[in-house]
Amino acid sequence: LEGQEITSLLSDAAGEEVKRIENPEVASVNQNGSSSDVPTLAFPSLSTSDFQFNNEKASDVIIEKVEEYVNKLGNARLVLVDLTHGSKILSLVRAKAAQKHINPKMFFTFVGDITRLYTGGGLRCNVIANAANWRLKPGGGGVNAAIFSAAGPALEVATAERAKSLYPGNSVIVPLPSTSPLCDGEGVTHVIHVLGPNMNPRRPNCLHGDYVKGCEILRKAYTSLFEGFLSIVR
Ligand code: AR6
Repeated sequence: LEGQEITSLLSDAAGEEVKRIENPEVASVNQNGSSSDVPTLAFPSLSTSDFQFNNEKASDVIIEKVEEYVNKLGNARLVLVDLTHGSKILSLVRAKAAQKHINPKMFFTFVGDITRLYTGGGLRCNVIANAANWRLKPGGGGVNAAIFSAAGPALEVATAERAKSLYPGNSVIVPLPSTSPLCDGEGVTHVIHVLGPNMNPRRPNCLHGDYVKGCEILRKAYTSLFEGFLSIVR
């Protein structure tokens, strides 16, 4: 049996156990019994899907920025999330984080839907990041569509109160109204919208393969995201 098949067989019998097998980090971090109190930022890999940013280069930027910020976080954690076990960016980042000996309690990768991390995966995250579009509007696919749809109309209203648009490399922190299902069910208190660099010619502000600029904007985007998270947990 392949791993995936074993997982799906087990999933019928013991859902909880499966979550641990899929995401061993959760088992270890939950063992201390206090994980629910640990401020945690879950973030998707900015720009690497719809915006077509190179995975190898993006993983270098993620590791560079995570290394810089894990030491500033106190007891807070950073978690890079993607939907599938086949995620290229998750494997690249996981391997590089291990190479650099980044503390796995402070930073780890997690397979799951960012809108269902607690109910679907047992991972409590009080803050989630969104790979947004410049208009800060719902839809468009990817993680943006998923977050706006799961959070309900309250997120769109709260976002519009904070900002109308974003430049690439920037972010905006939006406190989630308690009426949002993401707040109630998942325990999310803030969404941080971040706009990464775009390499997709069919989207606005395309950098047409200029990775010098692209990496600079991606660094700026993660800096802005992690600073935003710090300002929430401080
Ligand atoms: N949970 C966790 N990760 C996800 C989810 C999810 N529900 N959905 C996607 N990902 P993308 P970008 C991962 O395309 O490249 C939108 O249309 C995905 O596998 O969402 O920055 C916006 O409106 C990938 O690893 O963002 C923008 O216009 C990562 O999230 C544009 O796409 C980012 O993929 C932004 O493109």
